[in-house]
Amino acid sequence: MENQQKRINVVRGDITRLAVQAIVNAANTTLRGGGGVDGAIHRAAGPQLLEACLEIGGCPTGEARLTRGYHLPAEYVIHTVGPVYSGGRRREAELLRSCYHESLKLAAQNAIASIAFPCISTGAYGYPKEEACEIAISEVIAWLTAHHSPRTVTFCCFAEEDAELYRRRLAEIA
Ligand code: AR6
Repeated sequence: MENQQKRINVVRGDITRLAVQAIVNAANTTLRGGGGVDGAIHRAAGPQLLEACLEIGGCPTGEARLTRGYHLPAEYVIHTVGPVYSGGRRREAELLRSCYHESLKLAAQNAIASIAFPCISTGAYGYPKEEACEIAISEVIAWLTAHHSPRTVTFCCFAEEDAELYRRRLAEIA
């Protein structure tokens, strides 16, 4: 466990500024862009990102798709679609876990060394932040325990409050 924690970073900030090899986008099933982190990523990457997404055609909830990063510092964007939270009885936890798992799998398949995640589903999609954080961290640690790639994972939190939640949770399980 301790070894895997060395491969995890928590930062507060704008994911579009991170110079990691891949950033993850909290997209919607159309992959046509939107608000929140999705809007920020499309603005920073430029219009070629939307063209690439339209070519892919969409992505089901809990799955992930890869594009290039175009004008972003990141080489790749992994688009994943989190669940809309509606009380917890619609497989939301399983689907959110799957977002992290499928994104990490796609990263490993493409030999991506470093990846950064936003707090998927916790904005417009309303997933409770603490539960989402617990799922994100446990899935990432499970993946890192079993795989060498990606080498490092960054949790990029837009709010300081979210970054503290992640730091606290990681300290608890260290
Ligand atoms: N960098 C890092 N995190 C960010 C940034 C940023 N630039 N901007 C916002 N966040 P949300 P969702 C955080 O709503 O809940 C879109 O319209 C934000 O503070 O972006 O998965 C899509 O098209 C929050 O913690 O994504 C979908 O329709 C987290 O990113 C829908 O919203 C996720 O908030 C997806 O909703």
